[in-house]
Amino acid sequence: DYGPAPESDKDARAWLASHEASFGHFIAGRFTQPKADLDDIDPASGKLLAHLSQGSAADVDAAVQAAQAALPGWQALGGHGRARHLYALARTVQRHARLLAVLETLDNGKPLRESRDVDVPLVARHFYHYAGWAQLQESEFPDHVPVGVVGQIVPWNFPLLMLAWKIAPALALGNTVVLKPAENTSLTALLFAELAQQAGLPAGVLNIVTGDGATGAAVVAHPGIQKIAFTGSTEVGRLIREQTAGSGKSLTLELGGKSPFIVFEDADIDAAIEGVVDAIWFNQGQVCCAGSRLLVQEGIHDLFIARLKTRMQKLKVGAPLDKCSDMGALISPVQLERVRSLVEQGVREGAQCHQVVLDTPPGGCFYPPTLLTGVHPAATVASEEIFGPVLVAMSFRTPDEAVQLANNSRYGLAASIWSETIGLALGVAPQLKAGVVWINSTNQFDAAVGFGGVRESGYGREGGREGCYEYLKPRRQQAGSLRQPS
Ligand code: TXE
Repeated sequence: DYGPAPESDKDARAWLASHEASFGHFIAGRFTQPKADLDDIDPASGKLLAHLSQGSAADVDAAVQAAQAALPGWQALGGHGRARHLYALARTVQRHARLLAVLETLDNGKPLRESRDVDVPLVARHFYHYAGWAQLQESEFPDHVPVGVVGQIVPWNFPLLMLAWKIAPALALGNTVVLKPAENTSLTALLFAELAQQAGLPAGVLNIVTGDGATGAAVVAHPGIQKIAFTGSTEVGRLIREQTAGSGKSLTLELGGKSPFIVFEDADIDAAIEGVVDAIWFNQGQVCCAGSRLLVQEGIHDLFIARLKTRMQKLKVGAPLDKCSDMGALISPVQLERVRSLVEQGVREGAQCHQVVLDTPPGGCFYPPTLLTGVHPAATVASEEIFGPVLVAMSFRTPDEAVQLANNSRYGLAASIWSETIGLALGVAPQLKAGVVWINSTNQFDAAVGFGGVRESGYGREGGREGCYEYLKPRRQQAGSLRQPS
């Protein structure tokens, strides 16, 4: 009761009002006429935030034409010229950090503590990082040229951060962009585009077309786009892979996950418990690399679960703008229902369900932190991505069994190992089929490190030097030749 007051949403509401809470697309440096086809809802209250336009094939075409027109000028700037723009974008994000964080929280339902302290700082960091690569482009990648116009489709769990992951490397290396945000979280992308324009980004270099999956499909299909970068569900990723096969477009896919969180008997238990909190309850568990499968070595299993249950009870689920909230709302009633029904299925398949009792505002998509114990490795909840605040726990006896359980998944995005014996952790790490493995830590993201998956978690890397290659092609490569997935 004595915590800090909720963050004010006055400025974010004023920005929405300045657009009469109705948005067109952002094409060639201007907003198009709004059409109010889609409702953008605040998931923590169920109230309408804004109306959005559903992008048609003609809208996508207009955006592609703007991106094509901007391409020669953007490339003529050279790496150093583009770096100046990326630094300006980074500073713009920092200058408007509070407004961006509050708008993200209103639109997505994530706690302000996260949008303010994680999402927005990482966005700025990403632009600073890729400003550096723009300056190094000519010396580091002399045999490569930009891909051209890229189509980027992002999900709703980290709307602004995923935008930054996509556009920072693309723009730095001399490409122009048509980006489609998720239909339920388009507002920060639109605000960002407006701020970028004010910061001097040339018109047409970044175009935002809003809309649902049909708009995304129009981006994928457009012949003027040379590359598609997608983050979202494995199902849609598979569809896009089929649709782009043979089209000459290159493709990166960052898809789902069911990442293992492995705790050995000699782990620092306090640290591992805090790790679990971060792994599965950060962003309400709506994280592609969430540590959603807890594997605990037999000797400490019962103790660890007991400690975790106590810690869970301390999590505060509530209004996302309340600075004391650890968890906010799930993205939508659809996602809430999906999580609820998967947990019910888990219980039907024999798991014990432990939940925190909620005391949350009415009308919001709140779901309690949830722990399922006694889960059979073959149960649905042990293999399906739940994408919510639901942890499934299993036990193992030996390191070999831990590896076997961890790899018993169609996904391979991330993994986390907890042990005070570094030799054990380093021995297990390379045996895990995952794009990233953390030791005694979890959810560590840095703009300088490539992030991405294997198996059904996708292919391609975002971040660092590896991320540069996704937006370059060999100088000698024929335009239109197909890059095979790795
Ligand atoms: O994802 P979609 P949804 C997983 C998670 C979640 C499930 C469903 O398990 O429960 O997916 O979420 C656009 N062509 N992840 O339905 O549909 C869509 O408009 C082109 C994991 O929201 O994949 C949005 O912009 N684009 C994930 C984006 O794809 C299409 C993050 C993602 O939406 C399209 C999100 C189409 N045919 C969900 N259909 C992660 N890896 O972090 C939809 N889209």
